[in-house]
Amino acid sequence: MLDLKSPNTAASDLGFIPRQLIGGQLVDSPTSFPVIDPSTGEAFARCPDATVAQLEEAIALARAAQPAWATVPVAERIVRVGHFADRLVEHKEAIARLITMEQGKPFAASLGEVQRAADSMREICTIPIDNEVLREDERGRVQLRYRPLGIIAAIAPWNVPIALAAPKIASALYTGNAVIVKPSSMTPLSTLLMAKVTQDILPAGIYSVLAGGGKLGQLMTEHPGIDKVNFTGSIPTGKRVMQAAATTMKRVTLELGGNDAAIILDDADVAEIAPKLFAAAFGLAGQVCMAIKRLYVHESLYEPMIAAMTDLANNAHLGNGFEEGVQYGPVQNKGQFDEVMALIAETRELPGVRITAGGHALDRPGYFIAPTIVADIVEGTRLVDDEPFGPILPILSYKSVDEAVERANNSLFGLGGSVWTSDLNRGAEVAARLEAGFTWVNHHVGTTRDLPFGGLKESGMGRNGGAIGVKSDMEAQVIVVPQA
Ligand code: TXE
Repeated sequence: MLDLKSPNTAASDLGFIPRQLIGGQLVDSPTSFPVIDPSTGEAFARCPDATVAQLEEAIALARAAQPAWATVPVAERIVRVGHFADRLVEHKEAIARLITMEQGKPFAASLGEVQRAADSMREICTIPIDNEVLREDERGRVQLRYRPLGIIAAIAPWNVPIALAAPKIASALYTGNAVIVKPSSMTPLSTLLMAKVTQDILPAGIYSVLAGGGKLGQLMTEHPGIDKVNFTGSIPTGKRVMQAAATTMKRVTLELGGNDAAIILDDADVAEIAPKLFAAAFGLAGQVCMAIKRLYVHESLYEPMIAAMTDLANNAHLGNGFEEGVQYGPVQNKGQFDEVMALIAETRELPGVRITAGGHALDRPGYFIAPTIVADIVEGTRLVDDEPFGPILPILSYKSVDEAVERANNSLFGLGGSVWTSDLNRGAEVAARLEAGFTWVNHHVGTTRDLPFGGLKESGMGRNGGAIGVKSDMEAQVIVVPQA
């Protein structure tokens, strides 16, 4: 177990000095910024801050190397992506330790994240990207060819740093592109360790990793040398990315926030589903784009559901991610902590609203907030209409399925959604009516990357994974050849 009190534990324990990966070389930057452990609120390491010159260098090297990479047979590219995934698994523990230290999630969840990242890379490579024959008749032969875009910027957020970066990397590489990865400045170290342990797998320049803040991300989205931005993060930043990308007509894939509704039909078994709903709402302290953020419960099950969720919240085990038996960690950063605490204070003032569990920070260092259950709240409040991105869940009552669907869909968000029932056919029918990019019956949160994931409305644009996602890293070209 790591000594979390020792400064620079990560560096000394792992023999790891965080560095940028540019052109196959690990390099330092002239300045650095602190990385905070959210379970203490203290800085535990420093991270190099990539310069504009380093970004220029990474782009120039990527441009020089990418044409040759595009001619490497797909089978060979799959082997390289597979090696990358193997290295993640080989170094799973070390990467997971850093995830827990900088992100705060329980160590078991961090191990799961690295494994998921590796699996997702292999899943991406199962998607067919062969050229297609669109027509072959007396007029001639028409072929649809998929060609790489060139250089893809993969910009990741702080909630799931490795498992959100890895499929973007795999998709770019598999399709013959070069990729430049930028982790969030809140959680850069695990990504830089990933860069270190995968440094030698690809031709120099094809894969670079640059740590830095929003300014670096902005430069990437504006740079004419980058052909696409594959971004996961907040809606406001996603809009800025799209705006900046327009100046050079860059392609964008935007995986943004969600305000997912789960609808509990009147035939559901509360005792059976409550633990699953709780985990899907409070896992990772509610900081998951596709977490359950609004729970619509049929009026006949409303009070039993509130009682079950309140009980689960009161018994949740929060703590430092390295502690034995910890289920939930802190909120990742001070800004997010302050926002969620302000939302709780505002919600408490609403007339008629019941806070049945939580509603306070834990009396300990770090950014811990007790899982908070809010009942008797309605739409038109910030908690219900916006994405809280923290451990707080509103539970709403409804009378008819039509009403529940309408209320769930009356949102600017459209990422995920779920329906819970003992009748799977009925569940599938209701799920199909949800305005969301990804829906489940009797489940919520989690996907594999052979399936396309992304949102409707302001929850994003395009998909990651699946044929839709992988082919969005390519350009379609039609070749018409007349009959001889
Ligand atoms: O996101 P940002 P943050 C949501 C959640 C949370 C909010 C803030 O609602 O409260 O986002 O999180 C880089 N051009 N989600 O601050 O700012 C930035 O450095 C290009 C939902 O992390 O969007 C980071 O690498 N890039 C989300 C990445 O963009 C820019 C998960 C995301 O940062 C940039 C996390 C710019 N102008 C938070 N400015 C989900 N859907 O899972 C910043 N960046």
